Amino acid sequence: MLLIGESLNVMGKTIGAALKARDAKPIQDEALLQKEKGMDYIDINLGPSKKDGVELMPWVVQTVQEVVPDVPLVLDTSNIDAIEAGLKVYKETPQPPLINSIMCRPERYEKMVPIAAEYNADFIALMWGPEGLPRDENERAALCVELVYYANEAGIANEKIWVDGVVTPVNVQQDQVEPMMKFYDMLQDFAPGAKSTCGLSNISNGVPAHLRPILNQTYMVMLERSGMYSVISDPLDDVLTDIAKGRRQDIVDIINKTTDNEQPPISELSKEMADYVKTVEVILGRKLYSDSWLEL
Ligand code: THG
Repeated sequence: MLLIGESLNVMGKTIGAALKARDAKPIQDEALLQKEKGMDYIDINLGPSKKDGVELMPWVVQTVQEVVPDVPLVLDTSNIDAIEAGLKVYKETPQPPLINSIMCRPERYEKMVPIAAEYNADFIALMWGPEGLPRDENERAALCVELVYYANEAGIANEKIWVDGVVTPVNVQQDQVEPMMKFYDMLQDFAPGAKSTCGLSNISNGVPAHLRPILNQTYMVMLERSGMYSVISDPLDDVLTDIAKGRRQDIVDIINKTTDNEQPPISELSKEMADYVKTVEVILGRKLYSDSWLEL
C-alpha cells in the first residue's frame, strides 16, 4: 500500500501559521518528518486557497523540494490556477506529481484534464458529481467512466488516474462503507490499469482522537482487499504505516478473518486483536456505531 502523508495541511496549527508567514522551516521539518516516517508521497493541502494560491502553491512546492527532492508531491487545492502554478515550478521526481483532485463535473474536468496532460501529471479522479456525493457503487461507476473516457480522449492513460470514491465518516454514514468496497471491487473491470486512493482519515472524522487510529487502520486493510492502491494517511500513525508496509500480518489476518466471519471468539483473543474484531463489525454495520464500541 502506497502512503500519501496528509499533515502538510493548512488546517494544522503550526503549518497553517507557517504557510501564512511564508516561514520555510516548519514546512521543511514536516516534509523531512514525513519522509522519515515512510510516506511515499506528500500531500500539499492548501484548502480552497482562493486569494493567494497562485503565489502560495509554487512557493510551497519549491520549499519542500529543497529538502526532499526525491519525494513526489500531491497538489491539493480546489484552486485550478494554483495547481497549474505549482506544476510550472515542479522539479522532476521519480514518480510524476499528482493533481488532487479532478471532480466528475464537466466545468471542472474540461479545464483540468488539459492541464494534467500538458504537465504529464497524474491526477486523482474524485467521485463527486454535479449532484455531490454519489449514493452507491453504480453512481460512482457511472461518474468514473465519464471522467476516465474524457481523460483517455485527451491522451491520458488509465495508469495515470487515481480513483477516489470519497470516504465518509462512519459515525454519520455507516451505510456508505459497503458501496465503497463494491466500487473498488469492480474498478478494474471498467477502468483497467487505473490506480486508486482515498482520504482514509475521513472514515474517523468527528470520532474521539484516541479512537481514530484503529478505525483508520482497520478500514485500510479492508480497502486493500478490494484492491486499494494507496491512501492519504496520518504519517504519525506508526501502526498504520507498519500495516501498510507488510510488517503486521497478524493485524491483517484478524481483520480479514472477521470480514469472512471466521474469527475466533473474543474471549480467546488479546485485547489488541479483540479491538480489531469489534472495529470490523462496526465498519461493516454489523454493530451500530457508538463512540464506546470498543467497550461493548
Ligand atoms: N480525498 C482526496 N483528498 C483529500 C481528501 C479526500 N484531501 C484532504 C482530506 N480528504 C485528506 N487529508 C486530511 C488531512 C487531515 C485530516 C484528515 C484528512 C485530519 N486532521 C486532524 C483533524 O482534523 O483532527 C488533525 C488536524 C491538525 O493537523 O491539527 O483529520 O478524501 N483526494
